[in-house]
Amino acid sequence: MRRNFMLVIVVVVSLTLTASAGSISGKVSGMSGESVVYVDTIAGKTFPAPSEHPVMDQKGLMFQPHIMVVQVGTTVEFLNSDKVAHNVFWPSLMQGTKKLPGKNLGTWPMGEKRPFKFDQPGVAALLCNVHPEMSGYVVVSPTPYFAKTDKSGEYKIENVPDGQYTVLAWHEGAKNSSKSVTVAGDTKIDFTVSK
Ligand SMILES: [Cu+2]
Repeated sequence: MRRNFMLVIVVVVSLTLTASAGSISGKVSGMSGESVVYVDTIAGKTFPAPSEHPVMDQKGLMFQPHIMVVQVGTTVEFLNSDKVAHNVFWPSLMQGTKKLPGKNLGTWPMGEKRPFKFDQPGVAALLCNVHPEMSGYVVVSPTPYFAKTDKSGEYKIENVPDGQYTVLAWHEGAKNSSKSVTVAGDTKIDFTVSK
């Protein structure tokens, strides 16, 4: 009897979990290469700062990865793996077409890293004032619901609670593309981006 009761509880809990969280997946097309897709600010919701510190490397005279996406509140470690000195700066933090102040982290030699905490959402277009050809991006998502697409534009954001959201697609050199969507279980959203 007790055993059956437990079984019922397990089934009910499993069904509840399945019903309340799904995923957002789809494809970003219009321009080739990687894009970032994320759920925009959710009114009345904040998320604790992640404890992981992802590394943005400067290696082979390139920012690696070229595009990084993090949740707001994340500290990114900027590493120099090259024998030459590199600088890291971004002229502004872009929130759509709105410009917030940027930052110059300075110039440092091989093997050193400097942390920076991104406490506002937006996009930092990274540059190095020693090597003008270097560029990279940190896309700061206001929510933990984000993904980078693969090179063909496919993406999947896991563990998204059911709800009504604005979902954005960002692509280097393109205007943001946004959609208002109702997420219920596994939901498909495709985007087209253009300059
Ligand atoms: Cu450099």
